Amino acid sequence: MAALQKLLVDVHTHVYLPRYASLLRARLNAPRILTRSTPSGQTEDRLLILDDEPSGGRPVGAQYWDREEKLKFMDKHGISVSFVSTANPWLDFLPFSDAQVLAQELNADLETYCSTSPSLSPTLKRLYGFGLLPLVPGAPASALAPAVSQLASNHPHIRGIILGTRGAGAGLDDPALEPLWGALAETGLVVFLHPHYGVGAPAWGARENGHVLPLALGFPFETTIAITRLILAGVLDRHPNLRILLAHSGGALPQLSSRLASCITHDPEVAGRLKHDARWYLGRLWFDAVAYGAAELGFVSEAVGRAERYASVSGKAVGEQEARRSGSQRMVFGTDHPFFPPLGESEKWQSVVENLEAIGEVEAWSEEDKDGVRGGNAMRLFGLQ
Ligand code: 5CU
Repeated sequence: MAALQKLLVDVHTHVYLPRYASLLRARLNAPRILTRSTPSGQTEDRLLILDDEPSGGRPVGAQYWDREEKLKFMDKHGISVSFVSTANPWLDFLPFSDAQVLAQELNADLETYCSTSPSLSPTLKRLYGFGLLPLVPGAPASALAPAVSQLASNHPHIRGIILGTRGAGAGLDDPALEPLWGALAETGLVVFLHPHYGVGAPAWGARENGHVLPLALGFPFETTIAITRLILAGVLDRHPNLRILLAHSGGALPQLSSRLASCITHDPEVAGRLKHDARWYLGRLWFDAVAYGAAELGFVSEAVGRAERYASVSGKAVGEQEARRSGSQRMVFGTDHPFFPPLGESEKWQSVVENLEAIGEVEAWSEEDKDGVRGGNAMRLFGLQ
């Protein structure tokens, strides 16, 4: 048990499985993989997935689809176990009938990818996964709960699902998704909520800033809006067993949760709709530690650790240190591999080193808390202990 507490576990790491990469290669519009000639007469693959991606896209290669590359990356960074998810934009661009077939095929592929990965012990593999649901615009609500049950019952190495923010076209607060949340809560699959669309190009102005604004701000704001709408719709009240993991440390939700609570209190339409103060829901969620800074991790853990104070009955006040320590138990290490590769030659990826250093530097966390964030919390969350 003590040894398992020390494992480094990556919960935010992506793949385009070969079947998915083939689909992207066959497409003429984004999302797509295109092959082009280089000035030196070679060919290279480029990935185009974001709406405002420069027309040439960005380099893409084996690290996106080859399992050996994932394992090499894990070995290089001392990562014992990874929970691998299909990268955005998942199946969002497909009609429901195609998405339904492909979700089943890709979940089967992912189960094989994980179940045939090396073992760390007789009961522990190096790779586990987040599966896909055919939750695309126009998806009939009646198909979703059966898809969850099918996924949960036939794929022992798939421990959750990755979910974008659009739902069946009307967002995650769509009342039609109620059976989906019920099914997810019942199976215990962890819902990894991940952005893709940002908040729209007009927010970024005319100056060319590459991918910086959509990725640094658009992605986390998209997650912030999606989870806030879900909370406001009462989904967490009706499904207390739902387990949601937020990408990029929950975006701006921890920072804005008191403002959100105040806005609710002052709005006659909304006040009284929720069972608890908005801040309480932070303590029901999980947060990846993909924030690149110790101050941010400490802050998120403190906001999470104070959540209980806002329970509708008998809320208990806690101090900063105590809050940061208890809140850390809801935080889990991630890398975002294969995104954010180093620009030049480097032994380890800067993005990974920064996230690990950040965990090590949160002053309020004990060594035990840090080990929890590095791996122990994820092992618990996914039922591997
Ligand atoms: O760099 C990017 O575009 C991305 C992306 O698309 N998805 C992700 O998870 N991280 C970075």
